[in-house]
Amino acid sequence: MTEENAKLCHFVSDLHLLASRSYGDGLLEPIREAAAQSSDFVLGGDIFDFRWSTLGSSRDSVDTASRWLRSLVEDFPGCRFHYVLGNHDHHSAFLTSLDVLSGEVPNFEWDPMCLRIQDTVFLHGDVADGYKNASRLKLAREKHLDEEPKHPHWHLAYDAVVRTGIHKPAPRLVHPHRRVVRRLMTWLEAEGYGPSAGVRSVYFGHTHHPMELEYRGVWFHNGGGAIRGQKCQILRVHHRSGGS
Ligand SMILES: [Mn+2]
Repeated sequence: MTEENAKLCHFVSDLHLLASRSYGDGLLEPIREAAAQSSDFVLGGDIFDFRWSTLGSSRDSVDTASRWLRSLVEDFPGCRFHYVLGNHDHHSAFLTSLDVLSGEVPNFEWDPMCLRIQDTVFLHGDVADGYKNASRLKLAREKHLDEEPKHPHWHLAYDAVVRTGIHKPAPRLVHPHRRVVRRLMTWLEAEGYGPSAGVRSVYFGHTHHPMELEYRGVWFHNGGGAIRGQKCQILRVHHRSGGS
């Protein structure tokens, strides 16, 4: 790793691994290539999808997810991995396994809500669904804490929708960029991560809609999601006030 590479930071979210409609596995190689060059890698939530897992039980799903994560993190000890949870990977057994991993592996840490590195904040983005602060979001997520994956016939129904493509316009209709960014800003300010606290960039996911937009002096970045028919990018993180 060169001096310059040592400063690189990457972000990816919404791989939705374990869900039948995900192509997130195909991004593992590019993720590994980026991690090999980075000092920090942020996994921004919904990396695994326990609600739509095809493995049948949440226990098998969490075991598989934990093994995937551990092998990635252990293969790149020179890169610090930060896991920020999303709405589809906020499962009680997974929270326990994240605690175990962070206790055993020095280059791994996690947070249920968000993370700040220099002038940059990372969060999943489900706050844009209208939760004004962290405690309301926590309540909403806790409804699904111990949920088992959806029954297979729901998967078939969902896959049929994905095949027809009629799901595609939905993210844009549900999440017009400006409104998303305004809602994220409300939440960030309520939690002490606004521009007055020196935050200049925000990386988030959840909407599955790649975008880059400036709002009140803060740059918002979204890399999309790895669901068939949608785009997913690994983003190189730019800290705006100095650094890389
Ligand atoms: Mn999400």
